[in-house]
Amino acid sequence: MALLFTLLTGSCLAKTSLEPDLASPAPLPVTYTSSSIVIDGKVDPIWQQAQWQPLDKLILGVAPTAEDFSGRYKLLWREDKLYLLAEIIDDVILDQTADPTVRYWDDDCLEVFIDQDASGGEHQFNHNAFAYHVAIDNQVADYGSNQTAMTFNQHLQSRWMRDESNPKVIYWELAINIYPATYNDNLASDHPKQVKPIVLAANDIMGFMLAYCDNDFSKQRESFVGSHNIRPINGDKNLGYKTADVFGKIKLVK
Ligand SMILES: [Ca+2]
Ligand SMILES: [Ca+2]
Ligand SMILES: [Ca+2]
Ligand SMILES: [Ca+2]
Repeated sequence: MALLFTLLTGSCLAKTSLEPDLASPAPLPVTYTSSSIVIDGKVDPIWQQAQWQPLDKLILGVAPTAEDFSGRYKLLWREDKLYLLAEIIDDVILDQTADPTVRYWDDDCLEVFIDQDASGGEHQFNHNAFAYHVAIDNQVADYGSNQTAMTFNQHLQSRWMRDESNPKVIYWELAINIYPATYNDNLASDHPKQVKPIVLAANDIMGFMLAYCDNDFSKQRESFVGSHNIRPINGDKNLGYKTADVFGKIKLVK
């Protein structure tokens, strides 16, 4: 419905910002929390420590109306993990391909981009950075260094729930382990206990970006909306899955 409406009316009703804001801003400060966070899709008062950040930059597809997709997010950190709360409105939740490693980007999913050392650079088939696609069933997919899609469910805990007072609003919580570029898929598979996430510390700076793939009824995703403006290359803004150069930066503060 929203796709057709947007095609008919152009972008005049679009909520999504199309204005470029491409200057490199200072890293977004992320607040430390001494309290543990339960990943259950319910908004614990702990989250009042963090400010909402916009998730409104169109990367691909049609600009959604507010009812079709709108979202915002918050971040917190503890030594063991980066925590993310997303508030999402999506009129139709779609998971048309059951296999979590097949066409996961054409199902509704939250996509978390992490570049542990903020190096930037190419990462599609290596772990210089990760592009975690978090699916509706809470499974996590990205490409491995063998150039095939695989799950990374041990990297990220996910749970979403509809708000109890307004079921149009979804709260989606993530607890993200942060791995360095030296992450090795074979070692993680054969000797998982030898592969440990980074212990986070104040003043750490990481590459970070968030996006949502919205599909309601189409074969391919209808809208891909992110947290950061991306400078297009040959008109293409869908670059985050290939290069960490387009990520923003976050700084852990205490
Ligand atoms: Ca939608
Ligand atoms: Ca799927
Ligand atoms: Ca890196
Ligand atoms: Ca959808």
